[in-house]
Amino acid sequence: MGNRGERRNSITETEIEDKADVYLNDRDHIEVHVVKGDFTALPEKVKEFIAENVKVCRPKGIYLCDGSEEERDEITEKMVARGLLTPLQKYDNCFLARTDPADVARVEGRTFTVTKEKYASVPHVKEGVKGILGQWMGEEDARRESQNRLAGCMKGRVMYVIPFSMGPVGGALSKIGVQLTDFNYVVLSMRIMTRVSSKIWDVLGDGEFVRCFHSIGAPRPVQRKVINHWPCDPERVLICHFPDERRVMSYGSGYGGNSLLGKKCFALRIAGRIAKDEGWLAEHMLILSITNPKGEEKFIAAAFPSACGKTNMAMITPSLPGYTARCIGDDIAWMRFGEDGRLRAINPEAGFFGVAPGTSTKTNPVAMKSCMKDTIFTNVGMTEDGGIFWEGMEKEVDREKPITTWLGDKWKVGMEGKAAHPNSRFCCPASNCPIIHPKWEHPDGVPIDAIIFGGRRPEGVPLVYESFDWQHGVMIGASLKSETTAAAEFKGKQIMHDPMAMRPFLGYNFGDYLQHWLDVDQPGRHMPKIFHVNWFRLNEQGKFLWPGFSENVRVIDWICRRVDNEDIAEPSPIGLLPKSGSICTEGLSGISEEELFSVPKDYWTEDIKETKQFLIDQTGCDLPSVILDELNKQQERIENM
Ligand code: GTP
Ligand code: SPV
Ligand code: MN
Repeated sequence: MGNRGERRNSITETEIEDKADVYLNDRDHIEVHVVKGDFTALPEKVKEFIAENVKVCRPKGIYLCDGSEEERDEITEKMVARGLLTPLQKYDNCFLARTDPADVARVEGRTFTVTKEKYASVPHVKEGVKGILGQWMGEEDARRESQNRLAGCMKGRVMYVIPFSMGPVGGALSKIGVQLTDFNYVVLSMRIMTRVSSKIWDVLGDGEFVRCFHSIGAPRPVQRKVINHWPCDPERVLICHFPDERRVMSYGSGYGGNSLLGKKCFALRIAGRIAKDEGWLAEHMLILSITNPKGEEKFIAAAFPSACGKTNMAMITPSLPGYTARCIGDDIAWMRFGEDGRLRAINPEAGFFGVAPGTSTKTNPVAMKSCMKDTIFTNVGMTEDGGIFWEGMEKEVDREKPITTWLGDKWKVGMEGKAAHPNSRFCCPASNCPIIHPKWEHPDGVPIDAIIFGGRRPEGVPLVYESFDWQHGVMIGASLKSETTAAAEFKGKQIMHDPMAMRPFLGYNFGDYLQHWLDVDQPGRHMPKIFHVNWFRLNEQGKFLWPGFSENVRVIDWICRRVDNEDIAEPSPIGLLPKSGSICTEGLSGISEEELFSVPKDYWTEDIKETKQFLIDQTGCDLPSVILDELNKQQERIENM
């Protein structure tokens, strides 16, 4: 930190005027203090990107992040002094942040894709139907709505410039982004979730990068009362994606996917479009490997909607002896077919932003170990001795001792109300994970043997089934549904369609997306088998039929044996089901195969009808005929069962 003083310099007036001449089309005199870093050494395109936004947002200074630990410590110290972060004494370098309670989840209703042509972003929905597969905004509206919000939005604040790589720096499957933000919490979180480093500038050179703009929308002096030292503008949140320009504009929220733009905005929505253009896949999937007692290792990618178990499965502690699981990623997979015809996946992220409630030493000990150091917790409860607490940890704390809830209230286990917000999260480096795969940062990725879809389905849906082939598998993914969760702004539990677990993260027309999935099936390629799982089926008393968590290895094992073409499956109208007794249930009590695997005709008759109607209504003429055929065939099989 020694030479911080010496590094202070300014963008000179001439530099800014040069930019103004070329890029800004007028001659306002913008002077901005460079708090840290050497502006003159940045790639030209990055200078332009910064200058344009300085001109509009009027920050009091710019801070070029280098990703170093000194930088982390300097920013952390300031945030602790301000009160935005509370050190958690019980652990090493861990902190608690509490948001303004109005800013706690992704805001899907205010998230848009902006393209000249509407149907590049969203499908042709049937007349009178409200489309839920993405939201489009026209370019003119986006320009006006942005201008309304961004003019002067960083006054009195520092604009941080974050160079980051999604995927290992310089890797063939990796991509570079630059995020501008006026929120230091975002800087600290981004350096956990992505690879932030000044090396990025060298790798970038005059190449392309994804332009990520973020502002909390709270210029000083603030207009809105700041709660919990968490400035934001929740009433005017707006998140726009410009896939043609590879650009993101996020305003008003500091939380999660709204503000850590490398995650959903870049790695799913923008990357989804890049992937379509370049012939690969950007998906809401965990990646894990499982090694059986014979020492055979397989790699699996699994797509479950938000808060439906990806982090848990990615870090599974297998209950069966002799099995080893290792984690490559818990939320996003970028997958591309290699020369050898195998599908290879990388985890573009560098950290976990995991759901806290429900995580415990019993359900996910690996996640608990991962967040014992260098972690930022947001909206969880805190114990008297500077430890964490959330729903699900009741057995891990002294029930008599008071807990401070995420809202700052005093509270005890057993009392009414909740200690943590249902979408409270831990943000920790993936390298903390005790079972992280040695190849998790390999630039070539890992070869995927199986793809799994799944959701929270309390009724009717078997524990596991396999698709008949790739096309049928894509139809199963397109038909994915789940009970809503707290990761977005929805209230109450309802079964909602979440095709491919991507409904909130689509960056282009969902019909084209499905066609893209069909198109990657090409001769000479080794297509992974596709499965569907459901850990959440309930019995008549409303209890889970399946113990889940570490016991899910039994299902994973069945899947791996199917990858090896073992004769343990039999056809049903909805796909291949495990033959009786082929899933190991030894050591489990009260398991009813009958209840777990039944395919009730009435339920599925209604389900296929509803799903087909949904896809027809929502994607209209964009629905690939292959998918419609698959739906019709499935309907016929169900009718004839
Ligand atoms: P995002 O980070 O939002 O994308 O979510 P995720 O898919 O990673 O979800 P996560 O693994 O964090 O799971 C969230 C919730 O699902 C937690 O409350 C878990 O306790 C619960 N859960 C996960 N796996 C199982 C399971 O096998 N059985 C049951 N019953 N619950 C589970
Ligand atoms: C999800 O909602 O799927 C998440 C959390 O992974 S967030 O990054 O906030 O989108
Ligand atoms: Mn997610």
